[in-house]
Amino acid sequence: MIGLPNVGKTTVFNALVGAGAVAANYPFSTVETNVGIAPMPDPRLNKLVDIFRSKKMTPSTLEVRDIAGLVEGASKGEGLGNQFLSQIREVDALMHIVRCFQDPDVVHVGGGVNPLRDIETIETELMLADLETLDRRKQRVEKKVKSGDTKAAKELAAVQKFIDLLNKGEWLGGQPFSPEEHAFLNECQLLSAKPVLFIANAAEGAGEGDPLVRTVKELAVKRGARLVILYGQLEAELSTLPAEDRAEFMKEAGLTESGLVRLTRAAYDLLHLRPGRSIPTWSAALSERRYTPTTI
Ligand SMILES: Nc1nc2c(ncn2[C@@H]2O[C@H](COP(=O)(O)OP(=O)(O)OP(=O)(O)O)[C@@H](O)[C@H]2O)c(=O)[nH]1
Ligand SMILES: [Mg+2]
Repeated sequence: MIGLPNVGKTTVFNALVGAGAVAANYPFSTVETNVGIAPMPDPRLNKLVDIFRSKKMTPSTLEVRDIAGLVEGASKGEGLGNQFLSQIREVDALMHIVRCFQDPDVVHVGGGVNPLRDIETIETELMLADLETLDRRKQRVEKKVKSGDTKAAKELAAVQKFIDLLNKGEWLGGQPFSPEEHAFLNECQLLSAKPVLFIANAAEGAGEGDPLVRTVKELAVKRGARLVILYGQLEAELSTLPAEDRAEFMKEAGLTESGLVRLTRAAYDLLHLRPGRSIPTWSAALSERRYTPTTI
């Protein structure tokens, strides 16, 4: 989970994995990365358990990492800096949490709610980090080219193409690269080539028509990326309720399913894994959430 400080990453993380990590109204409340396991609710499992009278049910899981907020200059060590960029390198996909809720009591490090500016700030840092990685790679490949390595010439062209795109401010994920370029891209392990899921942390009741959410939606569509709209505060409250009160609470809030279910499902799709298609029951899977405070 990446995003600016104070946008609700830990709030959503806690609800997802059943953690009690510090989510607080000040920037950089998360310093050490929180790691947790979120269950993937799947109604087919419940049926199988019934049929086979299984004593234990183990749903698929998703490891989620909630990292410190990134700020402008992170790639040069600003804020909590570079160490977090290297942690992002290890993950399979990015969940980019974007603040779309207005709340004068919750400080916004950018001075006001502006989803597109916020996304650009975060992505710029990731792209700057990638440019450094690519510059180092380019130097190595150039040496290989000089020594007469013919494959290296193609790689050099690809690396130069990635550099040019990044210099134009273009995100690499979702670009129409050739299979060969894709292979080179994979070798580079770039941050801006990772699959992205945008999460709009929105005001209760806001949908795709909400002006703030709509700007994120338009960007996601342009990129061919997915967007999940959820209400962080509400999900946090919902996830701490006893199972018997949850349905009532959701009905009152006008929700048919938890945003967290849509989130895990979208994350699974993003990773080309295969969760159940029909609406799963989040409540049934809540007991599978696990969280161990970890420092990485
Ligand atoms: N009104 C409102 N407040 C929210 C929502 N989600 C989170 N908050 C509040 O925003 C503040 C920051 O939330 P965190 O979850 O700590 O944010 P974070 O992105 O993890 O922040 P850092 O760890 O500092 O990067 C807390 O006071 C939350 O209660 C929301 O959907 N609506
Ligand atoms: Mg946090």
